[in-house]
Amino acid sequence: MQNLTWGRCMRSQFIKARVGALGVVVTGLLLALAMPFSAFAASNTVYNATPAVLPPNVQSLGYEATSTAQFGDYVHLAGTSRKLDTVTVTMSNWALYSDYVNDARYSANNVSWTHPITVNVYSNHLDANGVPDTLLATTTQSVSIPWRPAASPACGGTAWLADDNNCYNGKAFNAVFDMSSLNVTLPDDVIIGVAYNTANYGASPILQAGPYNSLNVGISANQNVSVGTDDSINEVFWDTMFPGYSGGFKLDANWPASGTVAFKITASDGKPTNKDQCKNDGWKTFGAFRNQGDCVRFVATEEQNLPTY
Ligand SMILES: [Ca+2]
Repeated sequence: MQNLTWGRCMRSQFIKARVGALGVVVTGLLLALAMPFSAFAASNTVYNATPAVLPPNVQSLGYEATSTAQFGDYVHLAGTSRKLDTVTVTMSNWALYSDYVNDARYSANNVSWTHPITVNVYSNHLDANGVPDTLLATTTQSVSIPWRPAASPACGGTAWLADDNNCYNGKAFNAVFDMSSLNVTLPDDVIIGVAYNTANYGASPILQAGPYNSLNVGISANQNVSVGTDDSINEVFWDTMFPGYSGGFKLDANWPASGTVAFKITASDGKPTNKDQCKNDGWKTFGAFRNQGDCVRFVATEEQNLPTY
């Protein structure tokens, strides 16, 4: 795609990420063996296209630069856990604090800035225009975004020098959206969209310059999906007014090597595994019991006393 803003992607980073992922798997296995009876319903990763180890920067799509209101992907979830817990989006910030030191909205904090960002979770059902029409879950959170480091003389331009001795124009970070309180049970196939306003685009354009014009959503390096599957590595969902487009969160093809959006979904089995989870209004969090007693009986009878599952 001509309209992508690319961060540098070094092969060594990818190799490091793969090694890191193996380490996590081994650690998780040891924990599972040591604690066979978890005290809490486990939250599992059911889709993951984010880097196992966050690199200095990632490939990304800039919303203001590409006239974008919403960007996302159609994915298939792994495993059987379906009670939505979190969506994590790997993003890239290109904004410098020095450019906003005189902007009263941002001048008080030279470490980070905040911006409301929305995550939408849709089913895979599309309307006659090809737009997802069944919104299963949505949340808008004020996300803390690290300013990207100042330019390094060694890079000879606007880029900063990272610990890996490579120069980058953006800084990667993970935005975590806690959606567990929505008590949503996911289908196996979901379309995820990430939306936020920039100066000229989004649901409610801000109409003045700001660091949000330098805020991007990450694209998975080498289209690496470690859990679940991307429906198509050449396709995304994209709501854009870029020349040739007319808006609407629709399937967009021809994204070779960049058609996998960098997000992760976690979900739990949505069932209590210990009666303590029923106490102190814990039964309410499962969305399936009439009262604490129902919840306790469900655990005590090893899931035979099933009220509404
Ligand atoms: Ca895709």
